[in-house]
Amino acid sequence: MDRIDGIIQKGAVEPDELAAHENGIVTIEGFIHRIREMTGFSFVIIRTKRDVVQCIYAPEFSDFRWNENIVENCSVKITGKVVASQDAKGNKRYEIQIHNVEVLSTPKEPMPIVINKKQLDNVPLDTNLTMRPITLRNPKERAIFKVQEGIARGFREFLMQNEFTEIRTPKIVFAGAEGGANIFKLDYFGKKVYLTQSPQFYKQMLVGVYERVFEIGPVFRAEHHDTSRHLNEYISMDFEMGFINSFYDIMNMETGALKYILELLKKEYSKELELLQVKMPEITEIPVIRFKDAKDIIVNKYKKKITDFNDFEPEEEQLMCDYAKKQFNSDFIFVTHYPSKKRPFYAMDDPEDPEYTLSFDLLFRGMEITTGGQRIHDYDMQVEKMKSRGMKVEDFESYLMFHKYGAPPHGGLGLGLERLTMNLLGFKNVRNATMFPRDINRVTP
Ligand code: AMO
Repeated sequence: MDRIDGIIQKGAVEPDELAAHENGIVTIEGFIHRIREMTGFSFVIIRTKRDVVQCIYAPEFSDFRWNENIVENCSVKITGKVVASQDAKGNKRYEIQIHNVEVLSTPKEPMPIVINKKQLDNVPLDTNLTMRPITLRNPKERAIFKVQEGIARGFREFLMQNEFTEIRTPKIVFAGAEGGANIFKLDYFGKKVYLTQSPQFYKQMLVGVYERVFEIGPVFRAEHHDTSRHLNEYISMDFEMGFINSFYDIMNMETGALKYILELLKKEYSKELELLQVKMPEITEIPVIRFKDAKDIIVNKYKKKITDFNDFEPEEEQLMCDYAKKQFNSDFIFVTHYPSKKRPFYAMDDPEDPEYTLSFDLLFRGMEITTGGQRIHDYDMQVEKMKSRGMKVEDFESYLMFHKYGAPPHGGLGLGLERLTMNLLGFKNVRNATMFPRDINRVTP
């Protein structure tokens, strides 16, 4: 009888292990990314999980002979001798002199799009997205989502180190948490239910259990407009923490998480950052400004007329980021005390001025990436605010159990993963930072 012991046989080496095998014979696995025929020899670039490696085919290296079935995009196992060489900048690197090519699969037809250059040249975004399964094979495209992995990983690691519990909450829900018309309705065996706009209710409920919780998961917004910053499904990185002294605790936790993420990226994702030529922001402290004062700056310094007194227009977010950069040399700025009218029913009003809330947004390089704040924890206060907004309190009985049976002062935030990636990498469109975007025109691939 076969037995499984959980040990995976390691046959092939990884490109960053080549140095240890200088002048030795190794096998690597990957795709033939590019073949460049020269006189008397060929460069064969192999694309592995995270790298590309240069191999060289020449008849004098072995008895193996290339044939016309070995073409770009074949998946292969290559065996050969590791030799030291130099890249175009004169840095030491290792390449493989090919002794054998084992073809594992051959493409049915040539690629409809050139993916084996450093970047996708002149490919319109729409085509890039339609062809995602193959355009993602381009080293620069795939690097975007390694960086995104690093962001989510940093968020998770930092919060775990700070005694948060990871939660997974339902995506089919009984009510919307964020208000507004951008909610998807579903027919659930004859009952009307919704796709979650955020894990807001559940993360609050679970503060009553674990005190500090976080979730990285999909949320859904029925955005009816085609904009460069809105998706219909995005990844929300949420946390919620109990026993806070004020919503400043939330902003401090977020600042700590962002610092940790940036350090992790520099340490473990430098390959991708270099390939994408990312200008990394530095965070020592993040400036904080009140919403009211920000609007004054927009009027007085930037001479703009305010049309919406309760929220920021996208252009105003850009102006505030410009202000943060010029005034404080910061790529980030917290804006606090948003008007109560524009914040959801769970937001805590400022006892000193109830027209405003104890809440904040974080803006980064021209755009809101986070909303957060302190929540109402008192049952009567919460019920009253819901009633004042015309909400049917009985529909929220399960949510309000948290308030009814002793909720601590608490707060949290939601950070849009794609928006953070987009602005870190300097994209103009959030779709560039979304692996398989869902927007009003797109549900495939
Ligand atoms: P909010 O609705 O402001 O707050 O969302 C939080 C963050 O999510 C991102 N985001 C989006 N990203 C892409 N496409 C969209 N359509 C989209 N909508 C929002 C943004 C935004 O800052 N429950 C609260 C958070 C909290 O207070 O804990 C919430 O969901 O980066």
